[in-house]
Amino acid sequence: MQREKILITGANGQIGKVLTVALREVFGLENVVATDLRSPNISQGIFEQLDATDFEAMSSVVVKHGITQLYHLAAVLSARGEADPTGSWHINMNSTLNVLEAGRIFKLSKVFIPSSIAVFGSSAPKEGVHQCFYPEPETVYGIAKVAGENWGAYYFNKYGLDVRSLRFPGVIGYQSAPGGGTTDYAVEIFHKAISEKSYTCFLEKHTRLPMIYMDDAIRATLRLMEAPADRISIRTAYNLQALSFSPEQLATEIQQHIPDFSIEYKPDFRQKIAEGWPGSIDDSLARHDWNWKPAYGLQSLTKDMIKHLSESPQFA
Ligand code: AKB
Repeated sequence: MQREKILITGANGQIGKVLTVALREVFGLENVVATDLRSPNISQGIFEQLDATDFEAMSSVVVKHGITQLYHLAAVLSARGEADPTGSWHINMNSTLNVLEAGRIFKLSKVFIPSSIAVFGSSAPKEGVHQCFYPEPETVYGIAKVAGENWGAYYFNKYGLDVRSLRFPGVIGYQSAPGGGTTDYAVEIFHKAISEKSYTCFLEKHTRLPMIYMDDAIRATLRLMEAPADRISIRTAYNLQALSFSPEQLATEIQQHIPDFSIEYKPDFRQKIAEGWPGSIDDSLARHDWNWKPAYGLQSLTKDMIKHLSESPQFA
């Protein structure tokens, strides 16, 4: 059996940081190369500084380490992307095409390029959006994700490159900080609840969005990537649903643990982005094809977040 050598882009990011650790547990410390624009403060394993928009640089890291699988986590997210639409298109699209080209040229065995619920816009139903609903995104991030999904399917159909993808909801975890997303409030709220017992939310209280706990997001990624190729019926990106809630529902759940926690709402430009997204999506194909099933709901996620963050030296 071929020994897999993994490369991760965006390894310092919210998901990248946790996925790097998980992949090192699966494949071994010496077989996972973390890359990002800047080196992390602490790195246990192999790290290479890499701008994923630079194809020559990416190729030389792939060749140097004999990479066989690539996980492309580097991206400019929805809210940050709106500040510089053409700049973020350039970063998100060029890096995605570089990953696909590296996959084709260096005959990588598998490539993971995550997508997002941001592929859907206000033309989609508010609840249970079907896998095949025509995506009409309203952010530059969403437009790039739809394009990336289609490029992935193109490389699979034309070149046989094993490209796999998930439409991630907002990801909530204690291990890392999000940056530049519209769903970031759902992580920030925990930090503020513990440090200040109050939070000013940039979304309106009834804005229901799909979310997922980090452990589930990592498990879904590993499970998708481990699945036999003949189980993968979707080569654009699988809808992935775990739980859905509004800021008000999350705040109420936090108050079960921190009774004097208070929240106020000052919606900003991110409210419009959130309003364009569905409250839930239908992931029955992921459940059918590779047995996806989330483990965390609102109560268990809240309990786990508060437990881990309260124990963190940051709040000591
Ligand atoms: C964002 O808010 O932009 C991301 C996403 C849903 O893809 N978390």
